Amino acid sequence: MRNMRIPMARRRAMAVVAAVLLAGGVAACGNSDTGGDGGDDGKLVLGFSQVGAESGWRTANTNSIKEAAAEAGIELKFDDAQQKQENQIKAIRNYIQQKVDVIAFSPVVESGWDTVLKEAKDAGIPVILTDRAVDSADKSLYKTFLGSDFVKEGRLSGEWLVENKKDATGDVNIVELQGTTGSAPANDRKKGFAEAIAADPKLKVIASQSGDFTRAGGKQVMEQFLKAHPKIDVLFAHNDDMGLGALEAITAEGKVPGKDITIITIDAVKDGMQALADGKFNFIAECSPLLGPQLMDLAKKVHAGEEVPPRIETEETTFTQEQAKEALPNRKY
Ligand code: GZL
Repeated sequence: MRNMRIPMARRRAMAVVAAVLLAGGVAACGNSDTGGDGGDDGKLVLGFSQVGAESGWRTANTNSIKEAAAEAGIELKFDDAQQKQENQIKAIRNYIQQKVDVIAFSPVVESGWDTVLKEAKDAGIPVILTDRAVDSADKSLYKTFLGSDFVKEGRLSGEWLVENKKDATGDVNIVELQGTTGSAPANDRKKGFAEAIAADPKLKVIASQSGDFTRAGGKQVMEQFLKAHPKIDVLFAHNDDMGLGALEAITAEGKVPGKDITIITIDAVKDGMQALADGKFNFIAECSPLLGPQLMDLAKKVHAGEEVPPRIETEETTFTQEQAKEALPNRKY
């Protein structure tokens, strides 16, 4: 092959082009197996799939997440799944395609997540569970769980009832409004409550059905309970919103909530606390929706490759009618 001399200027230009191509290639390669490469402005990009907008708790949780992301300088991609698992799976796949840095979500139900979580893992994108848990056996599919101990919330509710009805004569008939079928809070609250009331054989759950965590669902199912059961002494609702819906059904039957029917709920959102302070509810076990700041802190840590605890539980309490009157003025949600 003829020995071709390449002019010096041309060799310099070719060297510059080669260097640029090599650098670009490394950058692209460097990110191909580590998930996202941050937003255009270098911000951490967090993809969040929310359950829906089914209750006051959910609204407060969404507000906490959006406000905390803005405060933390994190670019939040937010999707409302309208309580459908297929929408959450679609949103998570979109976030993987968009190469976000971190994915977080509150799984509407416990099962059916392994495939999509494996896709996120294979894409090198860390996942954080918030609020609700999944039943995956493979704990490597997510970095941590941030949320409440739902079994404890159910247990505290049952323990209060055992104490409150210890002097009752005859059977105490309980109806239960369960949360969304298959969801961790519904499964665990039911479990904790049942374990606690087993202490007193007088306490009997005579009906238990899902109201899907909504006011409309609580009202509709309570109407059915009232038609089917002439003697109802207690309502245990897995969240305030179903309890508030049930109030309408109870008063429509000419019964006095909080007196004819003892009402126990979980969450302690403002409307629930108002009903408790007004004597319509009798006891609430708190479930804090204010997970935003902790979630943003965790997102930064997992993105930086820092170790985080596998489970982080939120601080919560319980309220009686008197305690609700005192606490209401300072409630944040
Ligand atoms: C509990 C949360 C539940 C609330 C409901 O952490 O998942 O979902 O108790 C909400 O109010 O709808």
